Amino acid sequence: MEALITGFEPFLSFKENPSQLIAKNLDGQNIDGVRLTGAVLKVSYEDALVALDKLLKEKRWDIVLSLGLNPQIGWIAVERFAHNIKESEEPDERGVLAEGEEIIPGGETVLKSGLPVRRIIQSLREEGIPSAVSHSAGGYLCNAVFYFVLHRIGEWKGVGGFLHIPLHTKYVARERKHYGRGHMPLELIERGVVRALQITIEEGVRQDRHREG
Ligand code: PCA
Repeated sequence: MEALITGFEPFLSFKENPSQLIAKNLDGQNIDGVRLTGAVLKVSYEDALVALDKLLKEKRWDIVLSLGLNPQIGWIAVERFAHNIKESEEPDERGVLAEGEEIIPGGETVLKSGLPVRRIIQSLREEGIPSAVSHSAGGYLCNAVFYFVLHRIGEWKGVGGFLHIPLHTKYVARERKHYGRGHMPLELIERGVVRALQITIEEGVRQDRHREG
């Protein structure tokens, strides 16, 4: 089995993006027999979706787990829904301001994550990793990537999902200006991401057995 893990480059005032660091760390690793490929996307609607399109044409990934930073949270948010809209008060890294355009013209308004959302949250909490569901990934790049993956991965019945992650503690310590925000040690965020992957793999295996039996 093959899994693609995507992260994003730094954007706006955030000089490091933990999603980039984790996608890079996980690249080439093997988890429970699943080979991981990490890819880092630009925070640009055009560049990110072109790069993603290429990656999705390369392989029929069994799992695509995308990661992005949400500097407002201090936990791992398991996104439940992706929306077919680009709408943000912030321009992307090319200066493009999205004002309500559809990601896939005429595509479904809402698509649902393929991850076992509740199992992941429960399991992370049991391991002392704060986690909660989120019903919107916003209208910026994270939602665009999440929607694009779900739209495409249905073609070959792969599993797509998205985790929003907080700033990492060492970055906050270095920068000294985000003390009011939530944060988590990078290692703990990464452990949570790996755990989410493991549960997704387990769930897939369980469903296959169920189908066979
Ligand atoms: N977070 C942004 C885009 C890139 C990232 O890491 C978002 O939540 O849309």
